[in-house]
Amino acid sequence: MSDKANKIGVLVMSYGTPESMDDVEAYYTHIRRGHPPTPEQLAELTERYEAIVGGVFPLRENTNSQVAGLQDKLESTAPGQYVCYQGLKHAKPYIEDGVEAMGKDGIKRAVAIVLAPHYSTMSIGSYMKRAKEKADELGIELAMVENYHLHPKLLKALTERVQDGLQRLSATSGGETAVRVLFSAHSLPEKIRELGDPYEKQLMETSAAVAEAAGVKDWQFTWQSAGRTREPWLGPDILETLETIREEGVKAVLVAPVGFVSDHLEVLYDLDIEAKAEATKLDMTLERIAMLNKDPLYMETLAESVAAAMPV
Ligand code: FEC
Repeated sequence: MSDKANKIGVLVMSYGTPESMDDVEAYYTHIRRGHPPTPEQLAELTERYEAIVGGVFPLRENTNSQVAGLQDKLESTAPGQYVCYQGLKHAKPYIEDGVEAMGKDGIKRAVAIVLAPHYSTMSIGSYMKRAKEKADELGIELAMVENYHLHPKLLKALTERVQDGLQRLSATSGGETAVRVLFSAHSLPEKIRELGDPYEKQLMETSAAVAEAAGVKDWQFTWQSAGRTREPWLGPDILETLETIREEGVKAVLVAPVGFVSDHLEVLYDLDIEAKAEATKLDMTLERIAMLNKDPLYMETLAESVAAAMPV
Protein backbone atom coordinates (compact mmCIF):
# COMPACT_ATOMS: atom_id res chain seq x y z
CA MET A 1 0.00 0.00 0.00
CA SER A 2 1.44 3.41 -0.97
CA ASP A 3 1.89 6.34 1.38
CA LYS A 4 -0.98 7.96 -0.52
CA ALA A 5 -3.53 5.40 0.72
CA ASN A 6 -4.70 7.50 3.65
CA LYS A 7 -5.00 10.71 1.66
CA ILE A 8 -8.05 12.08 -0.11
CA GLY A 9 -7.70 11.63 -3.87
CA VAL A 10 -8.55 14.61 -6.07
CA LEU A 11 -9.54 13.70 -9.61
CA VAL A 12 -8.92 16.82 -11.69
CA MET A 13 -10.70 16.50 -15.03
CA SER A 14 -10.25 18.49 -18.21
CA TYR A 15 -11.28 18.27 -21.87
CA GLY A 16 -7.96 16.90 -23.17
CA THR A 17 -6.07 17.66 -26.38
CA PRO A 18 -3.97 15.60 -28.81
CA GLU A 19 -0.39 14.81 -27.83
CA SER A 20 0.92 15.43 -31.35
CA MET A 21 -0.35 16.12 -34.85
CA ASP A 22 -0.38 12.34 -35.47
CA ASP A 23 -2.90 12.04 -32.69
CA VAL A 24 -5.51 14.47 -34.05
CA GLU A 25 -7.54 11.79 -35.87
CA ALA A 26 -7.80 9.51 -32.81
CA TYR A 27 -8.74 12.51 -30.65
CA TYR A 28 -11.44 13.67 -33.09
CA THR A 29 -12.77 10.10 -33.34
CA HIS A 30 -13.09 9.98 -29.56
CA ILE A 31 -14.99 13.29 -29.48
CA ARG A 32 -17.30 11.84 -32.15
CA ARG A 33 -17.97 8.81 -29.92
CA GLY A 34 -15.97 6.36 -32.05
CA HIS A 35 -17.03 7.70 -35.49
CA PRO A 36 -13.93 8.75 -37.46
CA PRO A 37 -14.11 12.23 -39.04
CA THR A 38 -14.30 12.56 -42.82
CA PRO A 39 -10.99 13.54 -44.51
CA GLU A 40 -12.37 17.09 -44.92
CA GLN A 41 -13.31 17.37 -41.23
CA LEU A 42 -9.90 16.05 -40.20
CA ALA A 43 -8.09 18.46 -42.55
CA GLU A 44 -10.12 21.37 -41.18
CA LEU A 45 -9.33 20.55 -37.54
CA THR A 46 -5.65 19.92 -38.34
CA GLU A 47 -5.48 23.34 -40.01
CA ARG A 48 -6.97 24.99 -36.93
CA TYR A 49 -4.32 23.41 -34.70
CA GLU A 50 -1.61 24.44 -37.18
CA ALA A 51 -2.91 28.00 -37.18
CA ILE A 52 -2.82 28.48 -33.42
CA VAL A 53 0.80 28.11 -32.53
CA GLY A 54 2.18 26.01 -35.33
CA GLY A 55 0.63 22.72 -34.27
CA VAL A 56 1.31 22.92 -30.54
CA PHE A 57 -1.38 21.92 -28.04
CA PRO A 58 -1.37 24.51 -25.26
CA LEU A 59 -4.21 22.85 -23.36
CA ARG A 60 -1.95 19.94 -22.33
CA GLU A 61 0.67 22.18 -20.71
CA ASN A 62 -2.02 24.37 -19.15
CA THR A 63 -3.92 21.42 -17.68
CA ASN A 64 -0.66 19.96 -16.29
CA SER A 65 0.21 23.25 -14.65
CA GLN A 66 -3.32 23.74 -13.24
CA VAL A 67 -3.21 20.26 -11.67
CA ALA A 68 0.24 20.99 -10.20
CA GLY A 69 -0.96 24.39 -8.98
CA LEU A 70 -3.98 22.86 -7.26
CA GLN A 71 -1.76 20.24 -5.61
CA ASP A 72 0.53 23.01 -4.28
CA LYS A 73 -2.41 25.04 -3.01
CA LEU A 74 -3.96 22.03 -1.22
CA GLU A 75 -0.58 21.14 0.25
CA SER A 76 -0.15 24.61 1.68
CA THR A 77 -3.65 24.74 3.19
CA ALA A 78 -3.96 21.10 4.35
CA PRO A 79 -0.46 19.56 4.35
CA GLY A 80 -0.30 15.85 3.49
CA GLN A 81 -4.09 15.47 3.14
CA TYR A 82 -4.90 15.55 -0.57
CA VAL A 83 -3.27 14.02 -3.65
CA CYS A 84 -4.23 15.04 -7.20
CA TYR A 85 -4.72 12.79 -10.23
CA GLN A 86 -5.48 13.90 -13.77
CA GLY A 87 -8.31 12.49 -15.91
CA LEU A 88 -9.09 13.76 -19.41
CA LYS A 89 -12.37 13.47 -21.31
CA HIS A 90 -11.01 12.86 -24.81
CA ALA A 91 -7.28 12.05 -24.45
CA LYS A 92 -4.85 10.09 -22.30
CA PRO A 93 -4.78 9.84 -19.34
CA TYR A 94 -8.55 9.29 -19.64
CA ILE A 95 -10.91 9.91 -16.72
CA GLU A 96 -10.98 6.15 -16.05
CA ASP A 97 -7.14 6.05 -16.03
CA GLY A 98 -7.10 8.72 -13.33
CA VAL A 99 -9.56 6.79 -11.14
CA GLU A 100 -7.61 3.60 -11.75
CA ALA A 101 -4.38 5.29 -10.62
CA MET A 102 -6.13 6.31 -7.39
CA GLY A 103 -7.27 2.72 -6.88
CA LYS A 104 -3.71 1.43 -7.40
CA ASP A 105 -2.48 3.83 -4.73
CA GLY A 106 -5.05 2.47 -2.30
CA ILE A 107 -7.16 5.66 -2.20
CA LYS A 108 -10.57 5.07 -0.59
CA ARG A 109 -12.05 8.58 -0.52
CA ALA A 110 -11.87 11.07 -3.37
CA VAL A 111 -13.28 14.30 -4.81
CA ALA A 112 -13.86 14.96 -8.52
CA ILE A 113 -13.61 18.46 -9.99
CA VAL A 114 -13.64 19.70 -13.61
CA LEU A 115 -11.54 22.54 -15.02
CA ALA A 116 -14.75 24.25 -16.22
CA PRO A 117 -16.95 26.30 -13.86
CA HIS A 118 -20.47 25.74 -15.26
CA TYR A 119 -22.61 22.61 -15.03
CA SER A 120 -24.31 21.02 -17.99
CA THR A 121 -25.43 17.41 -18.29
CA MET A 122 -23.43 17.40 -21.55
CA SER A 123 -20.23 18.73 -19.95
CA ILE A 124 -19.58 18.34 -16.20
CA GLY A 125 -22.40 15.78 -15.94
CA SER A 126 -20.77 13.49 -18.47
CA TYR A 127 -17.32 13.78 -16.85
CA MET A 128 -18.89 12.92 -13.48
CA LYS A 129 -20.82 9.94 -14.83
CA ARG A 130 -17.65 8.33 -16.16
CA ALA A 131 -15.67 9.05 -12.98
CA LYS A 132 -18.46 7.69 -10.75
CA GLU A 133 -18.85 4.49 -12.74
CA LYS A 134 -15.15 3.71 -12.42
CA ALA A 135 -15.00 4.74 -8.76
CA ASP A 136 -17.99 2.50 -7.92
CA GLU A 137 -16.30 -0.39 -9.69
CA LEU A 138 -13.17 0.11 -7.56
CA GLY A 139 -15.01 0.80 -4.30
CA ILE A 140 -13.81 4.41 -4.03
CA GLU A 141 -16.15 6.90 -2.31
CA LEU A 142 -16.35 9.85 -4.71
CA ALA A 143 -17.67 13.34 -3.85
CA MET A 144 -18.33 15.79 -6.69
CA VAL A 145 -17.83 19.51 -7.20
CA GLU A 146 -20.64 20.16 -9.67
CA ASN A 147 -19.91 23.84 -10.36
CA TYR A 148 -18.11 26.84 -8.92
CA HIS A 149 -19.36 29.55 -11.26
CA LEU A 150 -20.16 32.00 -8.46
CA HIS A 151 -17.13 31.36 -6.24
CA PRO A 152 -16.05 34.86 -5.04
CA LYS A 153 -12.40 34.27 -5.97
CA LEU A 154 -13.30 33.13 -9.48
CA LEU A 155 -15.46 36.24 -9.88
CA LYS A 156 -12.64 38.44 -8.58
CA ALA A 157 -10.10 36.94 -11.00
CA LEU A 158 -12.50 37.42 -13.93
CA THR A 159 -13.40 40.95 -12.85
CA GLU A 160 -9.72 41.96 -12.77
CA ARG A 161 -9.30 40.54 -16.25
CA VAL A 162 -12.28 42.47 -17.61
CA GLN A 163 -10.92 45.69 -16.11
CA ASP A 164 -7.44 45.04 -17.58
CA GLY A 165 -8.99 44.11 -20.91
CA LEU A 166 -11.00 47.33 -21.06
CA GLN A 167 -7.85 49.36 -20.49
CA ARG A 168 -6.08 47.48 -23.28
CA LEU A 169 -9.10 47.97 -25.56
CA SER A 170 -9.14 51.68 -24.85
CA ALA A 171 -5.48 51.88 -25.95
CA THR A 172 -5.86 49.76 -29.11
CA SER A 173 -9.12 51.43 -30.18
CA GLY A 174 -7.78 54.95 -29.67
CA GLY A 175 -10.10 55.69 -26.74
CA GLU A 176 -13.26 54.49 -28.51
CA THR A 177 -16.32 54.91 -26.28
CA ALA A 178 -18.85 52.75 -28.16
CA VAL A 179 -17.61 49.66 -26.33
CA ARG A 180 -19.42 46.43 -25.48
CA VAL A 181 -18.28 43.47 -23.36
CA LEU A 182 -19.28 40.11 -24.84
CA PHE A 183 -19.28 37.26 -22.33
CA SER A 184 -19.08 33.92 -24.12
CA ALA A 185 -19.02 30.15 -23.66
CA HIS A 186 -19.04 26.97 -25.71
CA SER A 187 -22.41 26.44 -27.35
CA LEU A 188 -24.32 23.20 -26.81
CA PRO A 189 -27.18 21.61 -28.76
CA GLU A 190 -30.47 23.45 -28.16
CA LYS A 191 -32.02 20.27 -26.81
CA ILE A 192 -30.38 20.96 -23.42
CA ARG A 193 -33.16 23.51 -22.85
CA GLU A 194 -35.83 20.81 -22.90
CA LEU A 195 -33.83 18.91 -20.28
CA GLY A 196 -33.97 21.88 -17.88
CA ASP A 197 -30.18 22.09 -17.98
CA PRO A 198 -28.68 24.80 -15.68
CA TYR A 199 -25.80 25.67 -18.08
CA GLU A 200 -27.30 28.85 -19.57
CA LYS A 201 -28.55 30.16 -16.23
CA GLN A 202 -25.16 29.63 -14.57
CA LEU A 203 -23.36 31.37 -17.44
CA MET A 204 -25.70 34.34 -17.17
CA GLU A 205 -25.14 34.48 -13.41
CA THR A 206 -21.34 34.57 -13.82
CA SER A 207 -21.58 37.20 -16.56
CA ALA A 208 -23.95 39.45 -14.59
CA ALA A 209 -21.85 39.19 -11.41
CA VAL A 210 -18.60 40.03 -13.23
CA ALA A 211 -20.19 42.89 -15.19
CA GLU A 212 -21.52 44.40 -11.98
CA ALA A 213 -18.24 44.04 -10.09
CA ALA A 214 -16.28 45.52 -13.01
CA GLY A 215 -18.74 48.42 -13.35
CA VAL A 216 -19.64 47.39 -16.92
CA LYS A 217 -23.05 48.63 -18.08
CA ASP A 218 -22.93 47.71 -21.76
CA TRP A 219 -22.62 43.93 -22.02
CA GLN A 220 -24.32 40.87 -23.40
CA PHE A 221 -23.84 37.13 -23.56
CA THR A 222 -23.11 35.24 -26.78
CA TRP A 223 -22.23 31.67 -27.76
CA GLN A 224 -19.15 30.43 -29.58
CA SER A 225 -17.55 27.27 -31.00
CA ALA A 226 -20.81 25.45 -31.88
CA GLY A 227 -20.27 21.90 -33.11
CA ARG A 228 -20.43 21.00 -36.76
CA THR A 229 -23.54 18.82 -36.62
CA ARG A 230 -26.98 19.06 -38.22
CA GLU A 231 -28.95 19.62 -35.01
CA PRO A 232 -29.55 23.22 -33.89
CA TRP A 233 -27.04 24.68 -31.39
CA LEU A 234 -27.59 27.51 -28.94
CA GLY A 235 -27.10 30.91 -30.58
CA PRO A 236 -26.45 33.56 -31.58
CA ASP A 237 -22.86 32.70 -32.36
CA ILE A 238 -20.25 35.39 -31.72
CA LEU A 239 -19.71 35.99 -35.46
CA GLU A 240 -23.40 36.82 -35.88
CA THR A 241 -23.40 38.90 -32.69
CA LEU A 242 -20.49 41.02 -33.96
CA GLU A 243 -22.46 41.88 -37.07
CA THR A 244 -25.59 42.77 -35.08
CA ILE A 245 -23.84 45.00 -32.59
CA ARG A 246 -21.89 46.75 -35.34
CA GLU A 247 -25.26 47.72 -36.80
CA GLU A 248 -26.19 49.07 -33.35
CA GLY A 249 -23.14 51.37 -33.51
CA VAL A 250 -20.68 49.43 -31.33
CA LYS A 251 -17.10 50.00 -32.48
CA ALA A 252 -14.97 48.17 -29.90
CA VAL A 253 -15.49 44.81 -28.24
CA LEU A 254 -13.96 43.01 -25.28
CA VAL A 255 -14.61 39.26 -25.37
CA ALA A 256 -14.69 37.52 -21.99
CA PRO A 257 -14.91 33.73 -22.56
CA VAL A 258 -16.01 32.94 -19.00
CA GLY A 259 -16.97 29.35 -19.87
CA PHE A 260 -13.29 28.45 -20.38
CA VAL A 261 -10.33 28.58 -18.01
CA SER A 262 -7.29 27.99 -20.27
CA ASP A 263 -5.67 29.11 -23.46
CA HIS A 264 -6.67 26.45 -26.01
CA LEU A 265 -8.05 25.95 -29.50
CA GLU A 266 -11.53 27.38 -28.85
CA VAL A 267 -10.01 30.61 -27.55
CA LEU A 268 -6.84 30.91 -29.62
CA TYR A 269 -8.55 30.03 -32.91
CA ASP A 270 -12.29 30.73 -32.60
CA LEU A 271 -11.78 34.09 -30.87
CA ASP A 272 -8.24 35.30 -31.56
CA ILE A 273 -8.22 34.36 -35.24
CA GLU A 274 -11.80 33.89 -36.46
CA ALA A 275 -13.71 36.46 -34.38
CA LYS A 276 -10.87 38.97 -34.68
CA ALA A 277 -10.90 38.64 -38.48
CA GLU A 278 -14.67 39.21 -38.51
CA ALA A 279 -14.28 42.27 -36.29
CA THR A 280 -11.60 43.68 -38.59
CA LYS A 281 -13.88 43.10 -41.57
CA LEU A 282 -16.61 45.04 -39.76
CA ASP A 283 -14.15 47.81 -38.89
CA MET A 284 -14.32 47.11 -35.15
CA THR A 285 -11.54 46.66 -32.59
CA LEU A 286 -11.66 43.38 -30.67
CA GLU A 287 -9.67 42.38 -27.61
CA ARG A 288 -10.04 39.34 -25.36
CA ILE A 289 -9.49 39.02 -21.62
CA ALA A 290 -6.48 36.96 -20.52
CA MET A 291 -7.39 33.39 -19.61
CA LEU A 292 -7.16 32.20 -16.01
CA ASN A 293 -4.61 29.43 -16.61
CA LYS A 294 -2.72 29.18 -13.29
CA ASP A 295 -4.02 32.38 -11.68
CA PRO A 296 -3.60 32.07 -7.87
CA LEU A 297 -7.24 33.11 -7.33
CA TYR A 298 -8.36 30.31 -9.65
CA MET A 299 -6.14 27.81 -7.81
CA GLU A 300 -7.74 28.96 -4.54
CA THR A 301 -11.23 28.60 -6.06
CA LEU A 302 -10.45 24.99 -6.97
CA ALA A 303 -8.78 24.17 -3.63
CA GLU A 304 -11.62 25.68 -1.58
CA SER A 305 -14.25 23.88 -3.68
CA VAL A 306 -12.43 20.55 -3.20
CA ALA A 307 -12.07 21.06 0.56
CA ALA A 308 -15.77 22.01 0.88
CA ALA A 309 -16.82 18.84 -1.00
CA MET A 310 -14.69 16.58 1.19
CA PRO A 311 -13.20 18.19 4.29
CA VAL A 312 -10.31 16.39 6.04
O1 FEC B 1 -7.36 22.88 -27.30
C1 FEC B 1 -7.85 21.77 -27.53
O2 FEC B 1 -7.21 20.90 -28.10
C2 FEC B 1 -9.24 21.40 -27.13
C3 FEC B 1 -10.14 22.60 -27.07
C4 FEC B 1 -11.57 22.27 -26.68
C5 FEC B 1 -12.17 22.60 -25.48
C6 FEC B 1 -13.56 22.23 -25.56
C7 FEC B 1 -14.46 22.44 -24.55
C8 FEC B 1 -15.78 22.14 -24.59
N1 FEC B 1 -16.41 21.43 -25.58
C9 FEC B 1 -17.73 21.32 -25.26
C10 FEC B 1 -18.70 20.66 -26.00
C11 FEC B 1 -18.49 20.06 -27.23
C12 FEC B 1 -19.50 19.34 -27.98
C13 FEC B 1 -18.92 18.94 -29.16
C14 FEC B 1 -17.56 19.40 -29.16
C15 FEC B 1 -16.65 19.20 -30.19
C16 FEC B 1 -15.34 19.63 -30.17
C17 FEC B 1 -14.38 19.40 -31.24
C18 FEC B 1 -13.16 19.97 -30.85
C19 FEC B 1 -13.38 20.53 -29.51
N2 FEC B 1 -14.69 20.29 -29.14
FE1 FEC B 1 -15.55 20.78 -27.34
N3 FEC B 1 -13.80 21.66 -26.79
C20 FEC B 1 -12.60 21.66 -27.49
C21 FEC B 1 -12.41 21.16 -28.77
N4 FEC B 1 -17.33 20.08 -27.98
C22 FEC B 1 -11.86 20.02 -31.60
C23 FEC B 1 -14.67 18.67 -32.56
C24 FEC B 1 -14.67 19.58 -33.74
C25 FEC B 1 -15.61 20.71 -33.59
O3 FEC B 1 -16.84 20.48 -33.53
O4 FEC B 1 -15.09 21.83 -33.48
C26 FEC B 1 -19.60 18.16 -30.30
C27 FEC B 1 -19.27 16.71 -30.21
C28 FEC B 1 -20.21 16.00 -29.28
O5 FEC B 1 -21.38 15.86 -29.64
O6 FEC B 1 -19.73 15.57 -28.19
C29 FEC B 1 -20.92 19.08 -27.49
C30 FEC B 1 -17.98 22.01 -24.00
C31 FEC B 1 -16.78 22.52 -23.58
C32 FEC B 1 -16.51 23.40 -22.31
C33 FEC B 1 -16.50 22.57 -21.07
C34 FEC B 1 -15.29 21.69 -20.97
O7 FEC B 1 -14.13 22.18 -21.06
O8 FEC B 1 -15.51 20.48 -20.81
C35 FEC B 1 -19.32 22.16 -23.29
C36 FEC B 1 -11.49 23.22 -24.30
